[in-house]
Amino acid sequence: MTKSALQTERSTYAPKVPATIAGGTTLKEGKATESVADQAEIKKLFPNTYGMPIVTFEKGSAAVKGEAINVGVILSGGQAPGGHNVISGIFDGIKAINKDSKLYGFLGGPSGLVDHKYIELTDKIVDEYRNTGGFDIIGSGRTKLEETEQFDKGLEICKKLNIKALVIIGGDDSNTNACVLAEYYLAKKSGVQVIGCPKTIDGDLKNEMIETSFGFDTATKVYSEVIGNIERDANSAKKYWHFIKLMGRSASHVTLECALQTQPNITLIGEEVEAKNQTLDDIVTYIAKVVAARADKGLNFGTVLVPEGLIEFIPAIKKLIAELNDMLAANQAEFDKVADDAKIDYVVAHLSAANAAIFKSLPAGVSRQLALERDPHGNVQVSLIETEQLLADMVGKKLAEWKKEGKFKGKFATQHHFFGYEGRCAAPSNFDADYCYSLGRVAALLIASGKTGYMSSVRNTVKPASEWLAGGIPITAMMNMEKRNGKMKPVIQKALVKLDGGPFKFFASKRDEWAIETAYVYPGPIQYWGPASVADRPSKTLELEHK
Ligand code: FBP
Repeated sequence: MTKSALQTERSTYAPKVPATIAGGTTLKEGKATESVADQAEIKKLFPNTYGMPIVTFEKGSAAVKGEAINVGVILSGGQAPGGHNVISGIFDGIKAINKDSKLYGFLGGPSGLVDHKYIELTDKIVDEYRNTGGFDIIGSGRTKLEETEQFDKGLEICKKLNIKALVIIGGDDSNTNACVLAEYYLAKKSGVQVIGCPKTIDGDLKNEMIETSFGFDTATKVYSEVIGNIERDANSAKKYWHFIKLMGRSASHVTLECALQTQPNITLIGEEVEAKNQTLDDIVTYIAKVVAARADKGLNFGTVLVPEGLIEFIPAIKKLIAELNDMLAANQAEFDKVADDAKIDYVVAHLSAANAAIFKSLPAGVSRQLALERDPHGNVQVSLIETEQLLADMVGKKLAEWKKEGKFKGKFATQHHFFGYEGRCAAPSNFDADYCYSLGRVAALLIASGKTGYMSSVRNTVKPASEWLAGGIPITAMMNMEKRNGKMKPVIQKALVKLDGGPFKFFASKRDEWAIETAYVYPGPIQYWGPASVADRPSKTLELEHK
């Protein structure tokens, strides 16, 4: 494989780890935990893994040594920079415990476990992938692990390969399933442990003990670099409004972080749209007003950041999606038999009058996405909905009306962009390279300590890596009951943007100024070497959350 100059140099980078796990380490157990909500139901569903204590690794006199352990690793869901470093951390971690330990990688995501598709990850393979982006070392997939037959098939291969523990690297849905699997294997006294690792560029798998999901840092730095470049182009050419949609299926963390880094003219935050009960027209009017105000100052250009999940936060559309979910779940068998070209009519006929009217008022592409094209977890595939185009068109129409009424005198020409896949496999920033490798090392220590149903946790991440805190959090502690596909299910609570949190409050205090002034910031590309203030800088979100 031909490597770029950066890849070659970067492969020698030794990720930094918390001082407490760098040498001798010892495990300390904290207090018993409770789930974040719905305690009685979660306890009933997870009798074996509920209430376990938070554990931390503290500096000890000796390194952890023990019998050889065979571990299986699975990458689940969307790519996120740093996945390869989690794997190299697990690999080095179990080899440090006993050099005869083995790491098996299940291929193509959770389906690899069920279909018994795997490879043994050797020194040679792992070394090829250290500090690289992507999930191509073993591939990823979105198969849900939730049926007992799948769990039993998984157990079969674990027994055959003498696997003592599985590490599932995934987002909230995949870690929820990791917890269900841990509970099942424990109830069966199978001897197979399950550990989760928090992954997703979306940044919505976080809580008091999991400060951030990996990949968020790198992805937002990549998007911010490009947004900065676009801003500089806009400010040079002075003729376009750029509408930029950013990934993040549900929460608007990615968009908020990019706004904090680049100070665009307009940033929409889905969670605020919902809290203020805004309609699509309210959003369009807000954008049009800023465009008109800048035009009054002779500034016929600007940048608008749009979170991918926006559409789902507009209250009227959220209600529509909720009814669609229940209706489709209740009529699934019948719906599957309806011919493709009759499906939209079927949906309209089965919705309440109010929601049918909203559904029919949406552009055809959007209504089709909402009703028909879901991912295996039942989520609307928001990355396929062209909200940036939709908004730009609607703003254009409104401004044309205002022009006739004499309320708008400027020019409005647009460009559209969608940044998502561009950032998901970038070479991990120093933050993600260090954080991910540490998560992997911690996962190995949790396994050696006999833990199951835990998520690997690395905290205190706004400090230098040597001061980071390492430990494990029971996954049941992060759970609550939510409606999924028409049924109440135990799931890890999704972390949405908090409107009373530091990052949003800072943004809200500045946005009026950023709207009218041209206050752009140009972050430039990720730096892998150089002063720590540039190369090791964590996200603005983390800094403001921990201020
Ligand atoms: P995960 O939650 O699995 O990490 O994936 C996040 C994400 O990148 C979203 O931001 C985006 O909506 C979605 O994946 C796109 O999915 P796909 O890769 O299947 O197109």
